[in-house]
Parts: sequence; structure tokens; C-alpha cells
Amino acid sequence: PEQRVQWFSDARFGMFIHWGLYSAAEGIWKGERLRNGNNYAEWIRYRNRISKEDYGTLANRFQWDKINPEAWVLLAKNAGMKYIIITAKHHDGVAIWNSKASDYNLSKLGHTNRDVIKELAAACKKHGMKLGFYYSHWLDWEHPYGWDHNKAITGPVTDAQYNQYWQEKVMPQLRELLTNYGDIAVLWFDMWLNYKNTIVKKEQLEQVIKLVRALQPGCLINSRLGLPSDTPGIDFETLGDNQFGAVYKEHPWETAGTIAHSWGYNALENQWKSTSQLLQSLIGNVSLNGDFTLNIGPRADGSVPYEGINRLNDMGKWLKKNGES
Ligand code: JFZ
Repeated sequence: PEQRVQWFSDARFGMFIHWGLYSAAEGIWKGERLRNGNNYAEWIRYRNRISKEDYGTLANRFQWDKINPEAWVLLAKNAGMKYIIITAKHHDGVAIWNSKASDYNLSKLGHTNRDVIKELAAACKKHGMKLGFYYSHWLDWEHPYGWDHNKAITGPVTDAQYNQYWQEKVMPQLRELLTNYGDIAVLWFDMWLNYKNTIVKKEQLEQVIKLVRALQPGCLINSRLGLPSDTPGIDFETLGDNQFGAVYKEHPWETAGTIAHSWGYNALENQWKSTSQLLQSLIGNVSLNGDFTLNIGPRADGSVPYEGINRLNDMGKWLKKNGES
């Protein structure tokens, strides 16, 4: 296992991409900004209590003639990033690939035969960039039996119902992601640290590890799957959002962080960190044997805010001059 994760430790720096239906809402719904809570634009369906049907219409705002995943890969490469992790399915339950396991996906809702994951995988292969997927296995606001920690969207579900969600959506979708897109370097799961003892069963999580090991032996699994970080099959520890290392760790670990505040594109964003602060975060983690997975939130036309572009380009210049390539 140590050998499997070596490339990740050597990489030190990677790109997170939060891109999905929420990117078209831009943190605003019918003229109203995100209501209370974490002010994350990718949460807009939940925060503003949008119906499943209304939320699905956001797919009509995607401008497929402009969407170009290769531009994201070049932006990452130029910044000195060695891997990309994209939100294949976030809490909203919308697969951004043409999933057979659920018609509530970006290709079908957007009436397009484009498969952005296929295009991204091809671009990553072309440019020697490793590709991983963020998958919200625990929360799913779309499936009738998906988990919603406040039961505000899907309502209460029994263990049996949740397992039905797990067997008819989670497992088939992970199988699709691990079968149809070439080598997958990372599966980045997202269960919150203090919710480990809710609905998901140990057997379900172990079922996921078994599937990954069978289909993609080289694919890394992060600690937010929900099992103890020292579980066999867990390859690296993921700290809390924008939580940077404080002590040296022998095992591989990373921080996922944002250039601004929100992970998904938020038109009202105004908390952009400076390039020097971002570099300090990266260098600080690296000095403690950690990685930094820095996020971009492209718009529904695929464009990246210039505040993100200029900071990533400046980080790349600094790294070329002062550090590793
Ligand atoms: C989660 C998501 O809810 C969020 O939308 C984003 O995708 C982020 C990367 O992950 O947010 C979290 C995850 C973990 C914690 C807090 C927020 N945590 O462990 O405290």
C-alpha cells in the first residue's frame, strides 16, 4: 500500500474541481442569495429548498459550445499541480457523467451526448495529469432514500431504504466511474469527520473498498470514506475543509482548500485569498509531509474566474523559480 500512495506524496499539489448543476445557479436562486449556513454555492438546492424539478432545469444554462475540460488540465499543469479531483457526484446527487444508474445526470438533463468526465479523462491522459473523483457516497439529496443529515430534502430513511440507495446508486455509479474512464488515481469520499456513526454501515464502506481494489488496484481512497484512518485500504488522511497541517505526520495526508470561500462557483464571492497565502498553505503542508488540493469552481460555460486563474498562474511561476517544477 505504501508504494501505491508514493506518487501522491511526491505530487504535493493538486487541483480540486467543484463543477455541477449548482455551477449554473452561481449561488443565487430566483434573485435570492444562499440562505443561512456554510455559504457554499454547491449547497444551493439544500439551502434555498429548491424542488428536484426546478433544480434540474439549471442544466439548460450549460453552454456546451464553450465547455472545454482541457483548459482546466492546462491551468492545473501550469500551476505545478500533478493531479485533478473533480466532483463526479456531489450531495445534490447529480452525476456529471452520462450515468446509466441514474437519469438525473448532467448529460441527460442537459440534453447533450457530451460526457464531461470522458473528455476530462482524455485531456488528463494527453497531458500526463492524474485523474480522481470526488463522490458524495453518504449524502444524496436526489435519491428518495439518500441521506440528508437534517432530513430537510429527502426526509427520514430506514437502514433498509438507505441500503437500497447504496446498492442501486452508489455501487453501480462507482463501478461506472472505475470501469469507463481509464486509470483512476483517487476516489475522494466526503463524510464529515463527526458524522461517522450515522446511517452508513461499516459493511457498506468495506464493500466500496473491495470494489475499488478489484477494479483499480492503484486507485487511492481517502479517510473521509468514513472508516478509521488506519483501516487497511485507506491510503491517505484528508483533514477538514481548509484545515492545514499543524504537526509532521508519517502517513500521507492532504488538505482540500479553496482560493476563495465557496467550492462551487459563487457570483457573489468576495473572499479571495492572496497568492502568497496560498503558497504559504502549500509550503506549510509540504514541510509537514502533506499535500494541498486547491479548488477551482468553474461556471456553467466552463470558464474559471480570473481571480483563480491569475493566482494559479502566479503559484506556478513561483514554484518553477523556487521549488520543484
Ligand atoms: C464538504 C462538502 O459539504 C462541501 O460542499 C465541499 O464539497 C467540501 C470539500 O466537503 O464539506 C465539508 C466536509 C468535511 C467537513 C466540513 C465540511 N468536516 O470534516 O468538518
